[in-house]
Amino acid sequence: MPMQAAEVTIYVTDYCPYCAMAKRLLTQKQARFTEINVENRDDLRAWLVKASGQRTVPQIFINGASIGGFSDLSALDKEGGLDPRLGEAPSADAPPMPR
Ligand SMILES: N[C@@H](CCC(=O)N[C@@H](CS)C(=O)NCC(=O)O)C(=O)O
Repeated sequence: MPMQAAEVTIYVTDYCPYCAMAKRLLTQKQARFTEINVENRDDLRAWLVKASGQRTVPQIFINGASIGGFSDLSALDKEGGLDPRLGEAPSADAPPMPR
């Protein structure tokens, strides 16, 4: 596991097994992440659809880039792409994630 430099944000809802699996994988990676609950947040759900092209939760972003849901995160890990992404520092002028 490289030193984590990346900013990881995960959008979740209250009852969401895939959210739990995504958080478990990130925790196994010893990744720090910001969790944003979009339960009853139609504004954020609409933004997520635009930003990710997906309608499900969780939605995970690394340095503002959409990764997708748990299956996408897991596939990225299996192909060896997750650790490098977690090691990438965000650009200094990156806008904050909506919350
Ligand atoms: N392939 C997706 C499946 C995610 C999924 O089905 N999430 C459920 C909640 S655990 C969901 O969003 N259901 C529809 C909804 O809540 O609007 C992933 O791995 O993240």
